[in-house]
Amino acid sequence: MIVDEVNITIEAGAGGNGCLSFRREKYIPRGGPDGGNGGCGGDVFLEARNDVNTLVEFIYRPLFRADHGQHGKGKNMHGRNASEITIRVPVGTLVWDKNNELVVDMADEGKRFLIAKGGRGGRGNTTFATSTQQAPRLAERGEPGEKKTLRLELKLLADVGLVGFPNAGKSTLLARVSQARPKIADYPFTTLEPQLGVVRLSGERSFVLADIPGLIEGASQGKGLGIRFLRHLERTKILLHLVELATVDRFVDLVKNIRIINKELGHHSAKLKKIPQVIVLTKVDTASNKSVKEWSLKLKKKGLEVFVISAVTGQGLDPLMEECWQRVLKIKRETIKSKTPVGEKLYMAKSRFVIEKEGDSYHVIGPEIRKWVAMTNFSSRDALERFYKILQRMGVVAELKKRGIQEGDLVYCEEMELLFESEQLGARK
Ligand SMILES: Nc1nc2c(ncn2[C@@H]2O[C@H](COP(=O)(O)OP(=O)(O)OP(=O)(O)O)[C@@H](O)[C@H]2O)c(=O)[nH]1
Ligand SMILES: [Mg+2]
Repeated sequence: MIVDEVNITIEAGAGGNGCLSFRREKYIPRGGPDGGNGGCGGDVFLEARNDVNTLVEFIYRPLFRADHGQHGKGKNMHGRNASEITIRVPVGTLVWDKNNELVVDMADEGKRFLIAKGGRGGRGNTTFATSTQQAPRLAERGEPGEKKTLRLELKLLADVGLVGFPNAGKSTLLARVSQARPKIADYPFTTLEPQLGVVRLSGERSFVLADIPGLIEGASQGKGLGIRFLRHLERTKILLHLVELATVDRFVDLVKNIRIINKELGHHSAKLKKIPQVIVLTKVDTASNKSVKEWSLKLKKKGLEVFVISAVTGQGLDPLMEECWQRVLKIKRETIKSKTPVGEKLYMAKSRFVIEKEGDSYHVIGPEIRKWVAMTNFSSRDALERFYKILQRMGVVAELKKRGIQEGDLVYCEEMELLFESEQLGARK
């Protein structure tokens, strides 16, 4: 069962306490303060992942706690920083705080967001020593980590949604045009939860299609499976509204059926009602009635876009999928243009790096990469090895390989020019 709403609690780690201590050794009178600082508490990150499909695991594990930083010790020993933890959520998860305000929209694969910051370590008494206060009996305690109670809501991210009565042929269409294998049967309510499939067209063009359980009149009052799955269509760019030809004898019934579904969509939200629709008349292979053409013309005259298909023989599927692609592309371009920078800033999350390809060379950029480049001495072999391991841990190497990097290709990490060799990096001679 898909779980699309959960509450969770997140606690970042507290910083370790600073230490209050004095050097005490034989023959060294008044050794002075030597209390080290506490380590930082662990941060908590959210990460959007395509390989996580539901929020079900949070029902069993609603609390996430990062470790505290270690306390500082005498002899100027600093406490260790606690490691961060990462909570993986499905792509399309909206995060709400307890005031019901949107904190972040985890809408892109790989997006990382610092949801709770760990506390800073307290300073030990060594740092408080001054010329006038040479023996400070003062040390800070660690800063508490952030604590948050959040509501996670999953709204699947599909480009195109399928709606219609049960048995209209929604799942059959999804199965025919994508690799998804939803359950198909000739009884109503075969589909019990939303299913996604990727439709691939020629030339690496693709979009995501979502199939949800069928709707019936009164679904908004809870009839059938209700309308709770409609939230997963809220972010689609277009809806394919499927109507089975065999179930209607007269044109007025066809129009009535379309109206019933639209009414239920409207009950769910005005937003859903506004999503552009394409009417798809299905199962034309079994439709005995000869008025299909006439009906489509009549619907078109009403200003509706109409396609006639058979998911069994494949009739009409190619033009329909092309139409979907064209419309999705157009709407995506428009939304990119109209995005306000303010919203962007609000939802801005840490993405750890960006890779750009230029000819045969690759450019890896991002603040984290910049930091590691600055902290690495590239003339030392050991340091180069460590740098490569860091890139591996961050997922840079895997991503480079996915992009098709070959031995001997150049990799620019920010400004640093390196050679990609088998499982290592080499300085360029
Ligand atoms: N002949 C013919 N049968 C079809 C076609 N499309 C679907 N069917 C049949 O119609 C029945 C219902 O199809 P489904 O795809 O399960 O319908 P659905 O809309 O997903 O139904 P729910 O999941 O219950 O909402 C199945 O028996 C399919 O084999 C078609 O184009 N031609
Ligand atoms: Mg179905």
